[in-house]
Amino acid sequence: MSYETLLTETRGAVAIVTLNRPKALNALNSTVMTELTDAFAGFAKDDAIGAIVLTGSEKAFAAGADIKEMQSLDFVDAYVNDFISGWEAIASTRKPVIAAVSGFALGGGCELAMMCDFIIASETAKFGQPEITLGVIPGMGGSQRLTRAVGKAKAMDLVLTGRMMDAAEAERAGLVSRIVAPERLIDEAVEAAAKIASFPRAAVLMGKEAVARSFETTLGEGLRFERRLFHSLFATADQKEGMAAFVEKRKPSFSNR
Ligand code: CO8
Repeated sequence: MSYETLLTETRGAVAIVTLNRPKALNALNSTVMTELTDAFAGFAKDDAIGAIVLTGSEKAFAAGADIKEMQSLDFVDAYVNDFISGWEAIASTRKPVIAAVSGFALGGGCELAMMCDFIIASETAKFGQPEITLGVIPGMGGSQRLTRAVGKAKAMDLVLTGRMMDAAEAERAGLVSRIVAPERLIDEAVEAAAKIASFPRAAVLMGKEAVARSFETTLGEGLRFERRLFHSLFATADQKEGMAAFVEKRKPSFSNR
């Protein structure tokens, strides 16, 4: 599939989706949203794909929503057309998605990275929610997902001052799972995605669903949800195979059944 604002490729069971609007530092416009949604839907349907890596360029993962596209909207345009809602399709992708972030991840760019399941950052990554400097606030989940990731103090600091944090600060704060040298970024993310894709698909999807549920519910409900999923995995052939392989001291051969 060829797109105007994206590059896509597959490496084994991993799909790599690269934001590709270099002249605008990968600013997120409506074409990016439509194309990204389409690419993700295609990979979601493709049984050969077990995980997705979403990345940008060395200079920018994405420098935010496209300010030039937004600047002339009035309240009624923004509210009635709700130009942001389409992005939720990325957050609701069932297969694991890793954000591989180099350079700027600002505004909608930071929010897009946070819609992914975890973020691997290059040493050059810079995260921020600078919307306040434009007279608005985060609109694609930043005030909620950033706060859950880094806590109130840092989220308030970033949202209200508009300052950026570097990769080291983002890792300390819990926004980023790993930091790697810029030249290792894609390989590190693809290796992590390939490892995920090598595990039984049902267990992977349930693991993602269970962790994601912790953001939506109480501890008691979350624990019950986890327990039901855990129990249900004993109905799979891959649970039998995984545990038999451990006991027999051999590598498992999973069938995704
Ligand atoms: N939108 C549109 N164009 C952009 C954006 C953007 N967010 N960011 C950069 N560009 C463009 C610049 O206009 C410039 O284009 P041109 O060459 O035609 O003038 C080109 O990219 C290169 O940018 P700079 O020359 O500014 O590059 P620098 O290296 O000097 O600076 C920065 C890099 C610091 C990243 C700077 O470009 C910047 O501050 N960008 C804006 C960051 C920002 O404010 N982001 C938040 C946007 S608002 C938002 O994301 C709201 C999200 C909620 C709604 C989501 C719906 C999709």
